[in-house]
Amino acid sequence: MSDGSSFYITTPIFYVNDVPHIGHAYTEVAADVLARWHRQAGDDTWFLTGTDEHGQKILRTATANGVTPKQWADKLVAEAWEPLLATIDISNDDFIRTTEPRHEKNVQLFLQRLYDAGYIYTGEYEGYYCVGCEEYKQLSDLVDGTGQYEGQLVCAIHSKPVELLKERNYFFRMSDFAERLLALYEERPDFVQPESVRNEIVSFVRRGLTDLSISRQTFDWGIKVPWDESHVVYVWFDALLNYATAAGYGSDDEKFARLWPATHIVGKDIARFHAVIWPAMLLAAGLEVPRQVYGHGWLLVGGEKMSKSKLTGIAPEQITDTFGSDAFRYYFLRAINFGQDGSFSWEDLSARYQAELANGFGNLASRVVAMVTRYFDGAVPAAVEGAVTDAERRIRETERRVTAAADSAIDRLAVHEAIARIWELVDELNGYITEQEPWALAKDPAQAARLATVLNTAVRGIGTLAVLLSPVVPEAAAKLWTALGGAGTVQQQPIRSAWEWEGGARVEPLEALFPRIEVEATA
Ligand code: ME8
Repeated sequence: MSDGSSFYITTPIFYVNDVPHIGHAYTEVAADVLARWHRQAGDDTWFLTGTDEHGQKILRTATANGVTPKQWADKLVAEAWEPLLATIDISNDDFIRTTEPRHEKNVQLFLQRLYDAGYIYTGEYEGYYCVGCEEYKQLSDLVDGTGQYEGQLVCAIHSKPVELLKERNYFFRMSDFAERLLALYEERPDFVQPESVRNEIVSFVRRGLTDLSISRQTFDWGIKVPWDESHVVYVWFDALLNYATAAGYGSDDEKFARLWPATHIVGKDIARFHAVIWPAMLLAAGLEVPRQVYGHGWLLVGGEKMSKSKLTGIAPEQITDTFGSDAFRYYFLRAINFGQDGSFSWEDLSARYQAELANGFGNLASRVVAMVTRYFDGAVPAAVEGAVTDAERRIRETERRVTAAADSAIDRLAVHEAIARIWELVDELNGYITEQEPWALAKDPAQAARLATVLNTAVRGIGTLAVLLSPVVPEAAAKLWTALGGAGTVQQQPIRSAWEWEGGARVEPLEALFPRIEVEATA
């Protein structure tokens, strides 16, 4: 997946029943960092996100608000979901809405192909349906309700009662694919990640697969089944296909061939849809299964998954208004091991902002630029041969090492690890400046060669950091790059050889990258 080959990455398409919270933003920033990294590495990168607009959940919300589901979706997309992308600086290449003709038409095409190939039949189903999940649940997925739902069975994710439905629908012969899926998980151990999610998926499929009800007759907010317009397509079957329809399935074969297959970043709540149903659908259609499905952990509040339905959602702007988008992106990807659950706290956010971004990275950059300005009138000094010591050689070695280590972590989708590796250079450069004391060297004319060498090393070091951190903190990296007099934009700098940057001619004044924030005791 490196060296100019294609890297197609997706987020889930989010339900427009409500506005985004920081859980949705978390998935977006994780996928965005991966996309930006690959783009900067020169890979043919395509990053897709979008919205999931059909189904009962949206229909009910719209009806409760006295508008049509399309009106509701249009409003939420324009007022909440598209603005989210600007709020957290997302670099998506495309945004798909499932109500667009390019999607609807090709969902029908896909379904018709499965029908013609004999994978669809008519059947009857009775089961417990969770509208929050838009999914039939097994009894093992349900728990006893508490509070107002005492005595009822509720969905373990939404804590709301399920509905007993009995329907005559079209079914997809998903059970035919159990063996092939198990072989896939076996042959490609990294197909589903992380390990904990993989294990859960494997044991789920080992218990055997049932066929999947893929149409609904009791409401009409959905894509019509092409051979029987009294049915609409089941919302998940419709939604999963966004990854293919947006990539040109049915409309642009060349684009589809170039991009497919994709890496899907999703929350672990919907890993089963992506790692079981979706590859089964693709196998039935004779298409390649995804490159990878990564089910990341949950942001927790009070030990439970943060969610709007439980009124625990925090709006991303609550954080970015105070700390900025870079800090949002950095915090969630650094503080939480990607793949594990994590709790958000204002205290932790502000402590990391101050210690790591403001003092660790921001201050390092400001001091180096200020010293070049003061001691060399802004002209970046060259290192002087003969004045280079082991300390400089160690910094060069660290630059080289962390560049390679971060790239390898990104390849494994270990975003937190990539940032931690890059931070080793932040820490080492800070230690280097403390030890070398350029302010002391500046006082002694006999140390001119050492001063030039130390500041040259420091400039190259923070330039390397700007290039490596650009996918994570794009605004700060761009400001720093400009101040360092780097050529072009920081995003154009080849990330896999970040350490090779040799410094520009002059530095320009640099405003504080992460200004001091007086935080009130929020929430
Ligand atoms: O499931 N922590 O949409 P959705 C971390 N439309 N991530 C969270 C989170 C939390 N507390 N809460 C939500 C759907 N997410 C379907 C997807 S894809 C073909 C269709 C993130 O709006 C996480 O990525 O309920 C999760 O999988 C997704 O939002 C669910 O978004």
